Amino acid sequence: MRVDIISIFPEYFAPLDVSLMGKARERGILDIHLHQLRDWTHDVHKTVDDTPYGGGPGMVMKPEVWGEAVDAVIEQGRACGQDALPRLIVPTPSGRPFTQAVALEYAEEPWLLFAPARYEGIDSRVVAEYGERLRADEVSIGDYVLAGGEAAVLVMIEAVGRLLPGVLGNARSVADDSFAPGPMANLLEGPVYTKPPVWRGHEVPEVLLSGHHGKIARWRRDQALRRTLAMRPELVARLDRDELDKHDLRVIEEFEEQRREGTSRQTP
Ligand code: 6GU
Repeated sequence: MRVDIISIFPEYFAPLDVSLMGKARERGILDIHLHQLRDWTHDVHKTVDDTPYGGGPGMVMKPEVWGEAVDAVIEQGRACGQDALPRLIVPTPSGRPFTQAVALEYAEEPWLLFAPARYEGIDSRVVAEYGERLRADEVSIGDYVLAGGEAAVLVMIEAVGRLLPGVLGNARSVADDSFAPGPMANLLEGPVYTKPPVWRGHEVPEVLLSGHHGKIARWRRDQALRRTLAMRPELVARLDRDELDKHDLRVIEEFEEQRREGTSRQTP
């Protein structure tokens, strides 16, 4: 996969040399190209922003600079043999949520072009313009506001990169992800343990030492359900009722009973 990033802080992406993403790049699975947006300015100050029309606080990134940069990067990619246009991804807190489903979709693309903004964002005509020529997505990584899109790009590249064939040693670990499709879809992963069997008086649950694979799988599913009920009850509400067996329903009922008791104890 080819990935281009245009930013006024290309040095922000140094972490992509490290760990799993670094290995993926060494192996040629991820081909990342960083670009300094200011290289496409024409004034001595290398200006990338201006005051917003209509007034208000902050600055808006100028469309001409982004247009020249995106055009040039697309040209470069095509010269390197890309035969289609990239998927353009513009991180913004006002975008569609970036989810595991979106990560899986991006992992199928041969070419991604990220356009992270600083200040109050990029002049909206840039997404309008490229939206007519290629798939342009405005995406948010969560309901909070970052100082710029760069950290969001790092998050998305790591989520997508680990899904590329050959990046993770153990392909099973992708299938078991909390948000991956399949029998554990929409369930958070339960607790995990390694040696020693007792640490500071805390014991590893006995079932995990039993070697009984059926019981272990059932226990893990129960734990995943309980954890999801506790941390993300809205995910449990979204579970397909037909996918839940009798045992699941019992775990959910038990949990809700315990919570009712807990609540009644707090407010007698
Ligand atoms: Cl993609 N960008 C910024 N600046 N803030 C965010 C975000 C993106 N996603 C959540 N908050």
